[in-house]
Amino acid sequence: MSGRFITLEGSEGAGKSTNVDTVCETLTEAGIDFVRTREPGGTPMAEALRDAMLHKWDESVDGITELLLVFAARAQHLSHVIRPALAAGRWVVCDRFTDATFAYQGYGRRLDLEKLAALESWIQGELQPDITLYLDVAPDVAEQRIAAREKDRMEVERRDFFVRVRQGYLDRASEHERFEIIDAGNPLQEVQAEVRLKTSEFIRRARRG
Ligand code: Z5A
Repeated sequence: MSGRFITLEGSEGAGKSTNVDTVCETLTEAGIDFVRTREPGGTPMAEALRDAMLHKWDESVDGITELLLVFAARAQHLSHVIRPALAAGRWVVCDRFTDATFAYQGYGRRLDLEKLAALESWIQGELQPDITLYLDVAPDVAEQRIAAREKDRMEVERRDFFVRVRQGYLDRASEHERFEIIDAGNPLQEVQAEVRLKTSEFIRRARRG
């Protein structure tokens, strides 16, 4: 069986970290060899670019700077981690990928979607995730969940920013069949059961070829 590329997406507070664990447990139980990684990040240099992107600078950060930092990190991540793993037949579980760029920089920052699409095809070529689990949650629910934690530069954005981000994800989901939308407003155990189910179904399909 060849490698498969699984991504998880969702706004902050949707429970991504928790549910990436669930995907990885399901793969381990199925005896699948995988690499767990994240974006922005996944290599030492890409993690440094992540730090630069999320840092609260004393100057404002231009949306284009943010966009190019994300794609610079992605180029490094693709060439050092994602492509080699897939080429070796390993599965890749990635916490966020380019759908996040469309949602946050495209819809959130209102950058030109055609320019994003051009960068996507330049940096990734034909490569797309095989399945994307999108954890959908209303911004007010998400806000309550992360109220207690220290916030990075993105997390301090206003509610209307996150309303646009959510719309960005929903529009991407309607355009790409690989998306599975999971209602992450439900209690955690229910969300995890759904994530487990979707992952198991995907493994079965992959095994059938
Ligand atoms: N970003 C970007 O702008 N452009 C890009 O191209 C990419 C990324 C790739 C960092 O991402 C930032 O980068 C992110 C988008 C931007 N910024 N923002 N804002 P990240 O993925 O590393 O950061 P994050 O969104 O903060 O991720 P996270 O911490 O993994 O997500 P989370 O959804 O908040 O996960 P959690 O820690 O599992 O859950 C949060 C809390 O809610 C926790 O206490 C859980 O126990 C609780 N929880 C989770 N699920 C439930 C349910 N169902 N019920 C009740 N409570 C729950």
